[in-house]
Amino acid sequence: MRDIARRFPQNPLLSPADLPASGEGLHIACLLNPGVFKYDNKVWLLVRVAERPEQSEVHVSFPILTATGETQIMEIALNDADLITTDARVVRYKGIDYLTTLSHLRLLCSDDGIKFYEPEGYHKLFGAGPLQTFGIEDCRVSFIEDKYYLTFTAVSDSGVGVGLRTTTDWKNFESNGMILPPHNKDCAIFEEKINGMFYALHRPSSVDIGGNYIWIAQSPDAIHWGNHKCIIKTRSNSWDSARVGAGAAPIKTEKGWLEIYHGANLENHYCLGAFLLDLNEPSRVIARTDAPIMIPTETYELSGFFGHVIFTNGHLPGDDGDTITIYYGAADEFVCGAHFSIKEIFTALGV
Ligand code: MAN
Repeated sequence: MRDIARRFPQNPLLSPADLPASGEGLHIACLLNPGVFKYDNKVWLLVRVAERPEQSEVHVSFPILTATGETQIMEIALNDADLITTDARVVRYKGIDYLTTLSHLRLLCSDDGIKFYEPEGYHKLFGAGPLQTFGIEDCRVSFIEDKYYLTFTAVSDSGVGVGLRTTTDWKNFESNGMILPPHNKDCAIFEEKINGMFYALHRPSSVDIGGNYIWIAQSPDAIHWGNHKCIIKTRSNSWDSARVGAGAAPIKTEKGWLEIYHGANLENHYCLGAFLLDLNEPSRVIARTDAPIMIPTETYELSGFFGHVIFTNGHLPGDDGDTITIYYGAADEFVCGAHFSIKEIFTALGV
């Protein structure tokens, strides 16, 4: 196992205390999993902000949105026999699963890619409508032909699916509803059409036969997706034995589309790996790393809201043709940065 990431010495770049909560009575529990893009000569993060009320010793409480957009606080006594709270991320109550936090997306920008601030005049992006009442999460931002495509996890009591919004100026957004229904997440649209079609990686989950695998699909308009193919599966007795999911949009290289993905084992330890797809026929996998290329090792990756997690859904390819800067969520609580060398990833891929 070789961790080939060069972490920023300034990590963590952002912690929950760095931003104000979105409303009274709420506090930020986690800042994580930013989508990343360049706009107006700056580096931008579309960060996931996960909030809940301050927790008391006798209740668990968490916000949900109503279908018309008001925030409602659910409060359940910790000694209620119908309550199960074994996972920091999920509450099970009377047989129904809720999230312990409600996530929205917030824009931050930076001149140097290290110090980020909330710019004035930009709105927060909240869940809207009946399919986003438990929030919106983990947004991938793809820039295709002058438009930004935002693919994010949309959560509600109906399930976890992929929502799409588009924008050209980050002030006005068009909502395209749910493009991939439950259970699906980790959707990243390629930043270039291939043979005239949009392509996307996505991660449906099959509860019976099948598993948590990475799929590829194509679309004429980025809204209607078809020709789905399963391309990357979990591997038993491996670091990615329980689930795999795409990171941000694949990076075009001379050897193929390079994708950095996350994999988790049965203990919910999340590492990063990489795979390479054919440039013309992207459903063809050319290579995949055996070992992870980044493993939770730093304190801010090992302990936090949900420890042993490195999760990325945003990166910037450098101008030198070799460096990739990833931004990632550490321990589901902090935003961090790291560099990779494409050449070193190729070596790990054996190409
Ligand atoms: C999992 C985790 C959480 C996330 C939910 C819903 O439990 O990835 O972080 O909030 O799924 O997407």
